[in-house]
Parts: sequence; structure tokens; C-alpha cells
Amino acid sequence: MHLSLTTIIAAATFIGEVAAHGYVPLLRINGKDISGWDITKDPYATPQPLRVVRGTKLDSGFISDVTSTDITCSIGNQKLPPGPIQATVAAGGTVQVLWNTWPLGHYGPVLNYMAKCPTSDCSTFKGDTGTPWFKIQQDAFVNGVWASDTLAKSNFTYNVHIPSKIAPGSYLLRHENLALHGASNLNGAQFYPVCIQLTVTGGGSLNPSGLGFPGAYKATDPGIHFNVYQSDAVNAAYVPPGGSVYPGLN
Ligand SMILES: *[C@@H]1O[C@H](CO)[C@@H](O)[C@H](O)[C@H]1NC(C)=O
Ligand SMILES: [Cu+2]
Repeated sequence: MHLSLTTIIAAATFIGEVAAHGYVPLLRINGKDISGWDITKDPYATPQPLRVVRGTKLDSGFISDVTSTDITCSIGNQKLPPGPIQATVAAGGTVQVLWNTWPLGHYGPVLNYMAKCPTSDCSTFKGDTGTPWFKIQQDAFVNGVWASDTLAKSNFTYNVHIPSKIAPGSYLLRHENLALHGASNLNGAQFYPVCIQLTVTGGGSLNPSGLGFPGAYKATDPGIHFNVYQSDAVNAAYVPPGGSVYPGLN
């Protein structure tokens, strides 16, 4: 019985691949809507609109090669956004990320990182060399539900809490869905990172860093090469890649 159920789930997941995965056309900060990157419209507009969410290639596909610079901010990371624009959020505040959709059954964690931009203008910062990143928040398998499914059932919305003690300034926020439905195969994990250009106000004096994208993830990490079709106990012991949340942020 268990095997056949697993097969059915795997088949259903596979069919789900035909549908779009999702992208982030909208952010909400303190109840105020801010345009994200709408892949159905923004790439075709002339002039190309300024957006705080980094543009991606003209699809919502995933990244599977963790050594690619696409892992930094999504497919086409080499292409910087058309110009300087950042959303302002207070340290300790919340950035609501509203995906247009997300398929149920793309089981996995939701991971969130930040990197301080070297200048006040984040649009010139690719973030794909060195180790400027630090992890701020992650959710994996909570009360028997993968964070990705919780996101899908929450109006496709995820709330990112901006640390209260980081220094004010310009940051990239790297928000990521990691889909593990095919991850029992090596290189079967699907990464969907999205980068958001922020101006953080207030805050403290912490200037964390230490992680590189690429660099922080390896294909063989136990949180990347992982079979989600196991018991809840095994899933509950799942350890996401990229290490722990940076200590002392709040
Ligand atoms: C649900 O998502 C839609 C589209 O992103 C948004 O316009 C709407 O305000 C959201 N609803 C709530 C209650 O947040
Ligand atoms: Cu998919």
C-alpha cells in the first residue's frame, strides 16, 4: 500500500511539472503593495520597468546546478536589473513575498538569506562572488507539513522577518523555495531563488556574512539529496542546506 501511494504521489507531482512553478509579482511591506517582477509583462514593456525584485529569464524554471551563478538570484543572474530601485523596510519589520502560485507537492523548505550591497545601489551588485550572504530565516517540515505547502496554502504568501540588529543600509534579500520532490536522485533538487533589493532602516551594528552563492550548497548535502517520501519522523529531522540561521540577529 505504501509503495503504491508513493507511486501515485510521484506521478501526480510529475504531472504538476507541466504547470507553472511560480514567480514573485508582488511584495507587501506594512500593508503597502510594491510591484515585484511579473514575467508575463515586465520583460516585454518598453522601457523596461524598474523593479525591486530581480528579473529572471523569461520562464519560471528552476535551477538544479548549485555551482552555477544562477543559484545566486535565479536564472540569468548575470543580467542586472535595469536600474536602481529598492524597497524600504525597517529592521525588525516584515517583507511579505506574494508568489503568483506555487504547486502543492513541491515539498521542501523555504530559505531566506541577506547580503549587504557594497554600495547604496544594489542594482550593481550580483552577489555571486565571495561570501557576502548570511541566513536569516528558514522553515522546513513543521507539524507534518512542508513549508512549501504552507506557503501554497497561505495565498502563496511567505513572511520574511528582517533582522532587528543588522546595520542599516542596502541589502539583497535572497528568498528561496527548494523543491525536493525529485531530490532522492542526486541533482534532482529544484532551487527557485528570488532576489529583492531592500533599503533597511534603523537596526543595529551587526554586519554578518560568510556564505557564498554559489558555494554554500553542495549537490551531496543531506538537505539537498533527500527523499521526502519517508515517514514524518524522518522529514521532521530534515536539516536544510546552508547551515543555521546566523546567531544573534534579533
Ligand atoms: C492574496 O494574493 C493576491 C495576489 O497576490 C493579493 O492581491 C491579495 O491581496 C492577497 N490576499 C491577502 C488576504 O493577502
Ligand atoms: Cu516543478
